[in-house]
Formats: sequence, C-alpha cells, structure tokens
Amino acid sequence: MKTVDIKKIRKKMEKEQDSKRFEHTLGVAYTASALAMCNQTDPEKALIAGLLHDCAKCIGNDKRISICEKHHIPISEIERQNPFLLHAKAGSYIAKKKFHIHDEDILNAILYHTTGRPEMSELEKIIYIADYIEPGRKHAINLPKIRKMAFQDLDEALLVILNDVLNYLHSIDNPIDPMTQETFDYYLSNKNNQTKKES
Ligand code: DGI
Ligand code: FE
Ligand code: FE
Repeated sequence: MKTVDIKKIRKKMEKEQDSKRFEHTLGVAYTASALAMCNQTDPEKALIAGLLHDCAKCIGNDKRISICEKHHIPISEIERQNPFLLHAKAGSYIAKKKFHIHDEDILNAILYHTTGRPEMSELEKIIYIADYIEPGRKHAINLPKIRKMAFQDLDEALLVILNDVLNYLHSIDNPIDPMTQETFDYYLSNKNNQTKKES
C-alpha cells in the first residue's frame, strides 16, 4: 500500500465534521484498529477506513445524490427515498478521489459500512462492527454483549448486530435496504451450515 498520510486525513475530517461526528469517527477508527489487531488484519488500514467511513456524512442529501449521479454511481429505489444511505457510496467515491485511497479493501469497507454485504472481507466486517460498538455509541440494545463478542468472533457479532438493526428498523417502520436483509440471510445460513457440519 502506498503511504497514506493518516495525520492529514484526521485533520481534514476534524475540519469537515461537527465535533460529535468527529468523536464518533475517532471511536470507529481506534475500535476498528483494535479489532484488526485481534484478527491478524492490518491495523493501519482499519484506522484509515475508520477515519474515512463517514466522510460523506456531513455533506447533505442533495450533494450525495449529485455526486452519485455525476459519477454514474447507481442509485437504488430505496437509496433515492432514503438518501442518507448514499453516504456510504458517496463516501467511498470521495475517499478515492479526494483522499487518494486506492486500496480496494478500504474503499469497499467504506462502501458497505451501512448495509454490509454477503461475503465481507475481514476489514469490511471490522468497520461494520466498529461503527456499531465504538465507545461513543450508547443506545443500541445488547451493546455490552456485542462488544465482548466482537473481540471473540466477528461473524457472531455481525449476526447479532444485523438482527438487532433489522428488528429496530421494523419497529420504527423504516424501509429495509435489500442489501441489509441479504447480508443477514447470508450470515445466518453460514452459521446454520457450520452448526450442521459440526454435528
Ligand atoms: O453513519 P452512522 O450513523 O455512523 O452509521 P451507519 O452508516 O451504519 O448508519 C446507521 C443507520 O443506518 C441506522 O440508523 C440504521 C440505518 N440502516 C442500516 N441499514 C438500513 C438502515 N436504514 C434503512 N432505512 N434501511 C436499511 O436497510
Ligand atoms: Fe455511516
Ligand atoms: Fe459511522
């Protein structure tokens, strides 16, 4: 990986994000880095992906849509209706073009950090999980249990988070992105297949 100036990225994010969002960004970056250490994954890549994962969070829906349209990034029906979801796609694009990140794994970790996807890489799982468990998060149910699990088994933690997110979205009548559902279904069947093999 070409050397990336992490200090510069951190400074830019501090300037662009409000203080609460920046605290979250740091929380994700360092939690992801610790999870990477725990899973023989590159902690520096995790730090960079964590610092950049919400780089399109503070730019407004119109801008997110226009970035995607201008650069031929497909917008699904559900993303059109809930443009906040696009901060993942727009963020991945900004990370590449504005922050000169060319590592596909980092770009994908940003791209799939909100919905997940089937067959995630270790880094993608780590960013998805770190986003949910970083120390600044307070409200999700099962947090203490998930935080412990995250440092023992990424797939187990992923499955509980996806289950809780889907239940939460159903409870407040929010539409589900098919990718969120697909990710849950994939990791559930993965777990069931493993249990069958073991017995
Ligand atoms: O950007 P953050 O707030 O740090 O975290 P995020 O990018 O994971 O976004 C979290 C929000 O995204 C949370 O309120 C749940 C929501 N979300 C995740 N999957 C879906 C979703 N919202 C909808 N409507 N549909 C989804 O499938
Ligand atoms: Fe996000
Ligand atoms: Fe986030």
